[in-house]
Amino acid sequence: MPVDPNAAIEITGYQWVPPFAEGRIKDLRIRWALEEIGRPYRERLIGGIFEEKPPEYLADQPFGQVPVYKEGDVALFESGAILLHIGEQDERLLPRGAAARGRAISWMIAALNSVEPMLQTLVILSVAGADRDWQEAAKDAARPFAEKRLAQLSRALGDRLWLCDDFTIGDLVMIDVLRAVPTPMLTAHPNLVAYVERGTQRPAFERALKAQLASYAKHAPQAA
Ligand SMILES: N[C@@H](CCC(=O)N[C@@H](CS)C(=O)NCC(=O)O)C(=O)O
Repeated sequence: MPVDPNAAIEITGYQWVPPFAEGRIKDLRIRWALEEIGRPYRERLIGGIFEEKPPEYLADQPFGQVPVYKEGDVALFESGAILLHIGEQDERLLPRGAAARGRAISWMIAALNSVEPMLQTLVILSVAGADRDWQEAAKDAARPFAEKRLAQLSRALGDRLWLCDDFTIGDLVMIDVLRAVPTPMLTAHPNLVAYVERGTQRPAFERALKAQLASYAKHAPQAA
């Protein structure tokens, strides 16, 4: 079980997030990667997601976000940077050969840079546009961009198990990104549905999710 208070690796997470965000916060990606390779980590849980972050946290993560990764004198923020660092240490997440390694990194950046922003636009419009009369029109305008990316991804994946020959950090991030896709949009692409199921049925994913949810449960308000 990689959560270990004495581990050399530290990752940050929240003590509390709203129920809809449980299991969706991006420290999950780091927990998942570390579970894949059996490396222990300790948690630094930093309060509620909406709380102001203290200056010492902003020194580690200028945007006040989770996750931050620390290991000795290495301090990293941005889930992609952290996964690259972890992948560089273990070829089960990032292959050694230049060609395969390049493909895996390309897919990870594609997940973060070409697919996730289209989906996040819809999430932002759902939250920021709540009860505004322009919300549905704005979402209708944004939706085709997300749908186009999913169609392109579905075509690229085809009937393969993973985006590269084997599971890599590219799949890990892409699958986590796809977990946020509204159901009807994803079910339009049965191969993407199966891909997400394949990823989230990995024992390492299941352990990571359980550990993240347990961190919230530890800090849940106690009944009087
Ligand atoms: N690009 C960052 C995004 C991290 C991020 O969005 N973190 C969210 C939780 S999933 C957060 O801490 N949000 C609080 C905020 O933005 O103030 C990464 O990949 O690490």
